[in-house]
Amino acid sequence: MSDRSAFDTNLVTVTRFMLEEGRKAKGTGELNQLLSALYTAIKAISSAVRKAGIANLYGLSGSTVNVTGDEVKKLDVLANDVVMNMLKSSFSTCVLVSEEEKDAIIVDPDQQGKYIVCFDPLDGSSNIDCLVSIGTIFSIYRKTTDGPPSEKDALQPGHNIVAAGYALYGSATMLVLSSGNGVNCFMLDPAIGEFVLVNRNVTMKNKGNIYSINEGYAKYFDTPVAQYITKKKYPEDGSSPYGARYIGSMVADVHRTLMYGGIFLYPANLKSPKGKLRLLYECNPMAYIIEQAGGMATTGKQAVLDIKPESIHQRAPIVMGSKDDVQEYLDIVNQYNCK
Ligand code: AMP
Ligand code: P6P
Repeated sequence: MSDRSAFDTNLVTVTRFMLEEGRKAKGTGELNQLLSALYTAIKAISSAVRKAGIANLYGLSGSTVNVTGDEVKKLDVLANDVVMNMLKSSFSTCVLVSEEEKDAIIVDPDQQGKYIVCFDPLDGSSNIDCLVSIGTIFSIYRKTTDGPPSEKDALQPGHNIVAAGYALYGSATMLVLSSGNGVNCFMLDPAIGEFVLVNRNVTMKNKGNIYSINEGYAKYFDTPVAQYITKKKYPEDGSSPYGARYIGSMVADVHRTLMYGGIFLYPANLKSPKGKLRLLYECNPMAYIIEQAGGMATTGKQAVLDIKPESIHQRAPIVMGSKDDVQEYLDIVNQYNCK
């Protein structure tokens, strides 16, 4: 008798999972309609990322740079286009903010729905050509104003997020998603083209043993950051030093932090006085996921999710991860500020 257990006849796909969540919330299904369009876009990007070398999708797409001054690579352009097109045609969105678009995109009136989506279509793109993991990051808000949609509708603090998450294009394609009731991870099964639940209700360790920061900028670190990193390397309480891991692709570094615990830091420094990472489509969605999993995300001065955005591409410092690790960093910041 063949081992039938290898074939799951009752698999929990992300569509099935979120339908259940939607029923609990007594929703009309519009949010799930939006998410379904996003799943399709992510599957298309995953396919393109994996075929990139063969399909000549690597390399710079000419001399164009995006609004943040980064060279735009072909996969970036493709990813942005497919997310934009899938969301616009889902009849569930009205304002779209992308790292690749200078201004917010207002969806045609005959296609409008009630949601705003801020996304980085392909984060970590500087790593594309060396096959380091990259990802798509997104956060979804409800339009809260009356009248026609505008860019201002996207300037909501992260604690207004209705749902957020990321796709990681690594050794496999993983979708990590929360709609307010914890964090769940879904692996793409290419055989059936479905995201299947593999980690239910992910909860972070209160304390880890890995720190993640670009130490190449050490000369630019402020004193609290420098003191914190030194403490991780040369602990004075007899504990073991922390391991150092830095991939330089936010989705990969944050996913490792979520799964293994520890701390990820991209603080403000002399080179990037406001930090480097973008608030609306990098910091907020990642902070939301980390906090939904029981972790903490701070700028060093306030919770990331409390920031009231002033512009769609603004940057924010971010330190996030296991609650006790982030609190230890904050204690050093507060001691320093009290001097
Ligand atoms: P909808 O009518 O589908 O736009 O949903 C209305 C509200 O119900 C949403 O803005 C959410 O706050 C909640 N909701 C709908 N679907 C879900 C879901 N899958 N998970 C969690 N909350 C949901
Ligand atoms: P640095 C990639 O370009 C990115 O936007 C994030 O994915 C990543 O965390 C960060 O920048 C890396 O920046 O300055 O360390 O190279």
